[in-house]
Amino acid sequence: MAEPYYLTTAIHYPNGKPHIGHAYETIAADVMARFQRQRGREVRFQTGTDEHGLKMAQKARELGKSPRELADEMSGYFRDLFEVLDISYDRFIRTTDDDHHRASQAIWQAMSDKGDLYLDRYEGWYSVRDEAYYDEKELVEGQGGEMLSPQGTPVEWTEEETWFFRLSRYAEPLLELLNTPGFLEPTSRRNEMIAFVERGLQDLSVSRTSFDWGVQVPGSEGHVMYVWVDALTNYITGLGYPDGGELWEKFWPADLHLIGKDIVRFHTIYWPAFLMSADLPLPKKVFGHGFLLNRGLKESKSLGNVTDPMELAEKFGVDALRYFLMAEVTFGQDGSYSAEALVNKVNAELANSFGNLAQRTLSMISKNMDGKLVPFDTNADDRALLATVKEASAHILPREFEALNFSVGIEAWLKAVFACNAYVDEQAPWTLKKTDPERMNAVLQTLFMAIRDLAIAIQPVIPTKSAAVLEQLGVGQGHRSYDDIADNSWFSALAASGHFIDKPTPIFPRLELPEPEAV
Ligand code: ME8
Repeated sequence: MAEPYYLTTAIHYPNGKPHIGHAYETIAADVMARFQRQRGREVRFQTGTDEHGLKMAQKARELGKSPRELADEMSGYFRDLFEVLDISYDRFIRTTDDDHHRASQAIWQAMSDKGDLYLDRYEGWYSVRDEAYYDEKELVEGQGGEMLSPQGTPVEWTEEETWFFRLSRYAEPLLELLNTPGFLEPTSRRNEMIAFVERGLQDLSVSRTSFDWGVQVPGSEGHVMYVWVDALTNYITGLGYPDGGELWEKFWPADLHLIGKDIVRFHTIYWPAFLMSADLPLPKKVFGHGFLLNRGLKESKSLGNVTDPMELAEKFGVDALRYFLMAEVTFGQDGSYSAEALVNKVNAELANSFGNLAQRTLSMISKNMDGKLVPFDTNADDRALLATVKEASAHILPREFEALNFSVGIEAWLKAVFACNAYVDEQAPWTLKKTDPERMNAVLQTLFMAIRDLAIAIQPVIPTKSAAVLEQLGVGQGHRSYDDIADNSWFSALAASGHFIDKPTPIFPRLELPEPEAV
């Protein structure tokens, strides 16, 4: 039986169109989902949109729409983007879905039955942009002397009757959880969370009465849930909570919540506390990735540097975008991007290195061997190259991807590609054609084997392009696992079957640098 693996992204606020950060997080999750499937695990992958709360209500009012209209429209853009980006999710959840309201009310009821909810009056600071309450001690002063949240967003003074959750009860088990190896990664984010708990946890206001765009609090007229209570619950709604059933039994607790660094507090303090209160098992891992910066700057409408990920994908190709984002940035840290950096990296690593390797090898097999594979003997050079390729493809890359070190895994893969290109140059099969055709066969077919391994290994990152390479090799696009890379028996069977290779067409075109923008 395949081991189950459940992973989720954050659910995105559809108060505007998706930006590059949304694309980045969802691509990373998709790479992980495809990677785990390729490892043979039964994967469930959930993403979606977070549609309640004051931010959505205010934005809708500003645009003269109802929150529901705004959510419907913008949520559609997220779905369209994820289709273009080849995101292989199993469920796209919307928090306005009926089953989600039911799940949120059920977890609320469970927390209430536990005695963890009480009515009181909230007086304090709230940031609509972050949908977060802040303690006065956490606030920082802006340039004009105004109060800002630690994220630099405006805060407003709020006073209303609300339900409170007894978060203060959970300090000890939370500290234990935060200290559990592997629960919160990268570990650099852990100290901040531990310090937050150690400063003393305040009970958390978990309902709102000043507006009504949210999930109704059961049995409490006029109260809607604080948006994060229902947002976090999405992770269990999608598995059939509270009814249970096959998905629930198989996939909860989640193996991975993949989120950005700005919302680690919600996922490693509030969410586990809600789950503890409701007597539900806790997620196994939360990973807080870094932020993507546009040439080192945060994107904002006022700076006029907002990138539309859909445009990037259309202009440069989906797999080029996926490859760039995963290879360029050390996952967990902030990273910078620009169209030039994308074009340079993709041209150097995919077009000139991997693409060129496949193109010239297959052209030579087609031309010099009439496109036919034949049985051959390897020498020490061939075996050394295949060992290098296998080490990178079947061991290093999977080990690093498992640990979410995507760029490190890709770097090992790329080094193996470089080793193949160096081997072509050293062996010079074009001169062997006249001097030693048998040796030429061995060299070209060693490369054939290497390219297959490399294409299989990199599939989670560039699924369409890898499939095209495997198609050209004629080895099919069926399920290929990392164990499959380790085994070479396929080649003799293929050669014995009179396998034929057509003249290849280039799969990785060189990208053009964008025109410099008019100033
Ligand atoms: O926070 N680079 O939604 P969101 C990388 N609805 N990642 C970024 C980013 C950037 N520049 N900007 C944002 C929310 N993100 C909540 C989540 S989950 C129960 C509720 C990441 O649309 C951000 O860190 O503001 C988050 O993980 C995701 O995009 C959605 O952000």
